[in-house]
Amino acid sequence: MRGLSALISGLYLIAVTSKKKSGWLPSPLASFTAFIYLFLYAPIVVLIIFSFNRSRFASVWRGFTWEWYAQAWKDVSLISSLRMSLMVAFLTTIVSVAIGTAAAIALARYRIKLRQAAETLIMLPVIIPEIVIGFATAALFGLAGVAFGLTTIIAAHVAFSISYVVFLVRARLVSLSSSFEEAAMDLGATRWQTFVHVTLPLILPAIISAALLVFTLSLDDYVITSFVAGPGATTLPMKIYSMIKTGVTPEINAISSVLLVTTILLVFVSERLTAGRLSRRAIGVAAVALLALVGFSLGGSGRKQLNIYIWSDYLPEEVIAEFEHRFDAKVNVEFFDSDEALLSKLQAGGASYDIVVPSNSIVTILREQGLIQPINLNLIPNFENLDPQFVGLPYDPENQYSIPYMWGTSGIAYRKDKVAGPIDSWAAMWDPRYKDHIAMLNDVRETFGAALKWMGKSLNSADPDEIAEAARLLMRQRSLVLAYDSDTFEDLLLNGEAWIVQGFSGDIARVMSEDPNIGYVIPKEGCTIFVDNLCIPVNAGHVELAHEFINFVLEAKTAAAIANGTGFPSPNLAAREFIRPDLLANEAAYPPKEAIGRCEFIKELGEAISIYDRYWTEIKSE
Ligand code: N2P
Repeated sequence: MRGLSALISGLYLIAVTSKKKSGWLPSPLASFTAFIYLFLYAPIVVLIIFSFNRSRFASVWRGFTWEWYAQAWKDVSLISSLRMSLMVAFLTTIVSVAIGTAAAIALARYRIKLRQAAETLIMLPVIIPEIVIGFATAALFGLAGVAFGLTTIIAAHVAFSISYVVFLVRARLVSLSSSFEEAAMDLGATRWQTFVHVTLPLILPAIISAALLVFTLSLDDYVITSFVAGPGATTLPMKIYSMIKTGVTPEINAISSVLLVTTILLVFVSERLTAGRLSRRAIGVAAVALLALVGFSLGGSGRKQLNIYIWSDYLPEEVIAEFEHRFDAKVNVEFFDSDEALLSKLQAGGASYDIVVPSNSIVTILREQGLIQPINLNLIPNFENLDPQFVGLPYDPENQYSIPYMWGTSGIAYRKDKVAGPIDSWAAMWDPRYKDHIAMLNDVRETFGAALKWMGKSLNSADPDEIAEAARLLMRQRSLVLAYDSDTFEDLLLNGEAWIVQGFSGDIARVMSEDPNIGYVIPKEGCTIFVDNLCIPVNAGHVELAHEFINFVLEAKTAAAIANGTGFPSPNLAAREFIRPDLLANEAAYPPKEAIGRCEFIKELGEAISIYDRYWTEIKSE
């Protein structure tokens, strides 16, 4: 995103700095130029065109529609991320323009020690890789104990934006003789009067241009933001990225087109302003538009906030909307794709979530490490809706820290039209005939679990020899694997890229209703069974609302809506009568007792996990 803004800004800089020439370019040069422009802009044009495509799939054109724009506008979480981006961009612009302008004046007009070093240092952020800035800033905030959120995003954006302001404003100052300022002072003006009445009007076009550029860069930034954002502070590019993880929809094309057109417009206005080619009326219109945007970015804030960190595709939008409506709250959702990711996020401490959804195996660790807090069951009357089979499980016998959310198995899903015969064993996932069409979960315990089960061992083995043997199997399988993926394996299966995948049962049950060619099996050697849980982290900011949310999830109708929307079975007995009959009949989601008997819970392994981790790193870096 920042690359695109920089490209557009670069083209604009070339445009404003090159002298106008009359006459056409000679024709070979003209065709070459046209080709370059085509190369640069064809992807953008395609993106915009397909945002109006009636079809959900980018490959076929099925006629014109505004529907995806309307849908994006109705998407509450998308719009609130847009608001967040605008707010960040405004505040970043104000702060960095103030600091950058002061720095530019100091560099251009004052004698300062170590000028060369100061100039170089202030420009460095432009060339330092974004990923390094992002990581370093996050590490610094972590060290200082600053909680990640709006403030840290703005601070990081200001840090990379100041250089651009200094660059533009200083260039303008250098091109202006200081004799105007000297004359004003000779005539008795103070330094401040000179700045306000002489310097500022002269450099104003550069300041406005810098402001628009910073606004655009901040609006578009993804990489740095992703390092320093916290719950409740999801910007639009981050939201788009998380949406892409679950498949590209025309809604994403639509919102990306809006972001793109806004960026181009801002750069265009900036160019016209700098060149003094904007009428008073146009400036007025631009100012009103800006105020409207400020108003829009402030709208919607002020409600109670609930920050949730959960597996992807695990909480349907309509359930969120219902909770927001009934409790007059705003729900912010962030996704993870493995228990390890959740654990390290909570251990890092920067983020403050109100609800997290760990699997059974991680609840014990979170509890022992003091990362989650006791839940007050008196505030959860709907607790009684739970199936007694799921109450008081060994990892939390009194349900003091965790409330069962959904459960499932991690077995084998496959395309009946691509694989030979019905699948019933992990052996199929090592079958060379399926090379490049096999997907495994991106998860150390799940992949090793599959290998260990195939070997006829427990997936909780702590025996170094067994683990080594499983690692050898996984290493052998490496060249057959298309992807290690815990987020979008069901899409890979749907679109035919993968023929056989290790996947979570509910995600598969969900897509089975879309495509009858998809099958799911708990292999004869057995696989993982899991219960995921609602927990409240120890540093949650909205504990009361978190309890209200848990109680809401345990309402029979809510639990059923979650089961129907995600495909996963619910541990809520009262919900059963509201669950779709076709789902209840689907053995992928609701396996027979005998198949469940072959499954094993992942347990915490203590020291032995480091052996797994070492091999896993090797396998992944192959
Ligand atoms: C939902 C993932 C289920 C989580 N997409 C497995 N513990």
